Amino acid sequence: MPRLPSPCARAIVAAFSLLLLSRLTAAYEPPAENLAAREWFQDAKFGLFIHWGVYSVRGQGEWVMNKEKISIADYEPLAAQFNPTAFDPDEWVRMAKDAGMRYITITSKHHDGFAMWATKQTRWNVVDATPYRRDVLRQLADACAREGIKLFFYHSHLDWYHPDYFPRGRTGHASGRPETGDFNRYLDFMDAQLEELLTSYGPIAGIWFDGVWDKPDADWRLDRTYALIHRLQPAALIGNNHHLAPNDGEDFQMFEKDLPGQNRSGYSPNAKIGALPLETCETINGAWGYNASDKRFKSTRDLIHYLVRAAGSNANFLLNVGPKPSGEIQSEFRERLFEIGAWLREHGEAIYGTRGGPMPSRAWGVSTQNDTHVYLHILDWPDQLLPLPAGIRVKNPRLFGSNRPIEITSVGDSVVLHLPEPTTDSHDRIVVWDRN
Ligand code: FHN
Repeated sequence: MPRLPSPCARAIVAAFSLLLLSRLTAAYEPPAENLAAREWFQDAKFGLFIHWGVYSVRGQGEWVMNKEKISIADYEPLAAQFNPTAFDPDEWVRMAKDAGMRYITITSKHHDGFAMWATKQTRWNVVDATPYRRDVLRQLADACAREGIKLFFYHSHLDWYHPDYFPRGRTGHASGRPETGDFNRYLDFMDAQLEELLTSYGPIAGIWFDGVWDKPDADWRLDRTYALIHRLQPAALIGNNHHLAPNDGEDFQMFEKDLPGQNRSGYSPNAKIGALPLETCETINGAWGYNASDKRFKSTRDLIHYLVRAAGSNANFLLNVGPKPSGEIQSEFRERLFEIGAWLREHGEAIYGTRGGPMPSRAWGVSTQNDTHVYLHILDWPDQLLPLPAGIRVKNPRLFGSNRPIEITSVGDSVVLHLPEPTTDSHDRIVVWDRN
């Protein structure tokens, strides 16, 4: 007869199981290196978003496969035309640096499932399926490491190509896949791809997920995927563009085409601002992936204003370019990035390393602050007298740059600033004052 374990052994097994269970279900507690990475992220303020893949061959944006109802059989030949011989990763990274950007977030895989690196999980990738045959992410990761720019990967949960992305969600119904598939097998595939990205490309600053909104009720096994990423690279920051309040395991919260708290885009009806670092992303024209006919370019002034308003809302700004299939970045994008960089070289003190300031954002401007100074960014105010909201205290105010003192009058609990005449060439009149 088998001997029953002693009460003592049973107690040890029970205690061990409880410990294991509590480990498995415990809320995520970011380690010190992750918290430090969050601080770095918040200080960095400005990043370059890159949407690039075989869709750029069509020049109609990254949704072309779904919008034009292209089947996989008809979409695959695009890869044969993707040969970006003009791709110069060092030049891209220098362009981002000159624009004052501190990090790059590039699409490792967008919704069309195409991998921009030498993945072993599918031949639907830039090395196996294109005449280019070179690993784009490897080249960019190496260039970023050389230039001291951090690299994030945008990774789509949604997949219009993989057979196991089933049941289908809201999109991808014209791809011609059989109506079968094992969703957990798809998630295993995705985890295996993420493992490659987090083990073969050096330190990765974070993973920027997108697409769970395609199947909002599915079990995406986010806990498991997030735990994998945090185990492989504890400092890598996880963000998810699910347009909702953050989930456990996420390290920053993102907003698309909206400042935190806004819902002009219609993407953010439920995106309550949480306690995590914030980021907002926006396009220069109306497209993420290369769109040859979209000429609705935002002005440099508009983009600087968005950067400043984001900083005033305590958020980073991730500004997008969609490179051409050749690897070139169109001149309209380059010009604007160059001009933003020139502006940041002069005014960066009032942006980098700051957090949202004491004055709540107004239509006419916002405030930022660091440990020593408050910066009032006056973006759209035609007059010379500017009344501040009640309760805002100013100490030794002066015009940023010239240090010219700014006269003030107190009216009750409010302060009125006496500004110099606005000049037509200034994007942002900044008044700085001391915090202490
Ligand atoms: O569908 C994507 C879109 O193509 C693009 O990647 C943007 C970037 O924020 N996010 C999704 C839409 O929410």
